[in-house]
Amino acid sequence: MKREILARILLLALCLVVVLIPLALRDRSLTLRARMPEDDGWSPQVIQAAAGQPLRLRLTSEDVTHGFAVGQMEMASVDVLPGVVSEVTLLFDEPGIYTFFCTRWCGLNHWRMRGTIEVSGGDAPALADAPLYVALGLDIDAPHPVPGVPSQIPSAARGGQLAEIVSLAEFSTPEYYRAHSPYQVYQDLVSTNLNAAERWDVVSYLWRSQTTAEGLAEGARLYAQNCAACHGETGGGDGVFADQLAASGQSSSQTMHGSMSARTPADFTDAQNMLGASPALLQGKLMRGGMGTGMPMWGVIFTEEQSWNIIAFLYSFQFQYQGVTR
Ligand code: HEC
Ligand SMILES: [Cu+2]
Repeated sequence: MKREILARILLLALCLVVVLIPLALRDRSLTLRARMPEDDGWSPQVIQAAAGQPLRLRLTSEDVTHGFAVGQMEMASVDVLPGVVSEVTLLFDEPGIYTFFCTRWCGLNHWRMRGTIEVSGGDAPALADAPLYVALGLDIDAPHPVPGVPSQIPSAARGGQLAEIVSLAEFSTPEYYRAHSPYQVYQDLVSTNLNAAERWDVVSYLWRSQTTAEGLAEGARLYAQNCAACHGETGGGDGVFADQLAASGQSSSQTMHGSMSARTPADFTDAQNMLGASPALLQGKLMRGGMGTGMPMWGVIFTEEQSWNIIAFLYSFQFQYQGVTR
């Protein structure tokens, strides 16, 4: 008799285990559907997860091919194909708010295709430092044209030769670089008694010295992936979406405080604009976005280091870096 009861209990326990284990496992996997941003983008748009616990996602698209990646995290992007389910497992070490985003150019509003993963856990998330432009009190929305531009493209290699004969110590710190526009540095260099063309070459050299070949390569890669569609492959502000962006601005410019021209992607080959912008200003714009212009906000996607690499790359549309390695 006793044995029979024991057997029944065991059987019941076994059944429970057989039923509950798959249920428990299934609970942790979540289906994330992708659609064009016009048709609501991701669903769900907010995902809950816990630090230290794997989050299994089943990704699928209901229209075109999209891509999936999480900002500020080392991960390869995952293709999200129509009618196919791709699985990805994420593990968050730290609690906090993460942004996931589409990595395939699926249309003009592609960059709006973002969602949030709220990762709970023991400690409160560390607050990210405010971007440098805030500490410097910069108005990043003010126009910043320079009164004069170099007569030839400044060369870092020529600047490097001059660096051997003049003292540049005070101009060579990362703090000084980030807080000054190339034009301000060009003016500060008057103290070296170099002529105008030479001073521009030195500026080019100083800018190149604040990055590395690897930093520029990462900047170029992130630019091609995320910026070229609007700002153009070669920085001219003429990417494939530039016209559409202007057209969409026409209908909404009456209601937005931004003017039509503010909807045109910035032209990084325009010396008058670029040489008047400090790295902190450009990084601020990148991290915060245009707020009402077509310029997206990237602070949730790039790490600080990535943002400085992109900014260093943007200046390469102004300066001649050939012949400089490191
Ligand atoms: C959807 C189109 C679009 C994409 C994608 C885009 N931008 Fe922009 N960007 C704009 C527009 C429009 C402006 C001009 C309006 C403004 O400054 O807010 C702008 C302005 C900027 C400025 C300000 C320049 C200045 O002199 O003030 C910077 C810097 C910039 N973009 C960097 C980037 C970088 C880096 C990326 C890629 C990570 C990027 N943008 C992606 C549309 C875009
Ligand atoms: Cu997409």
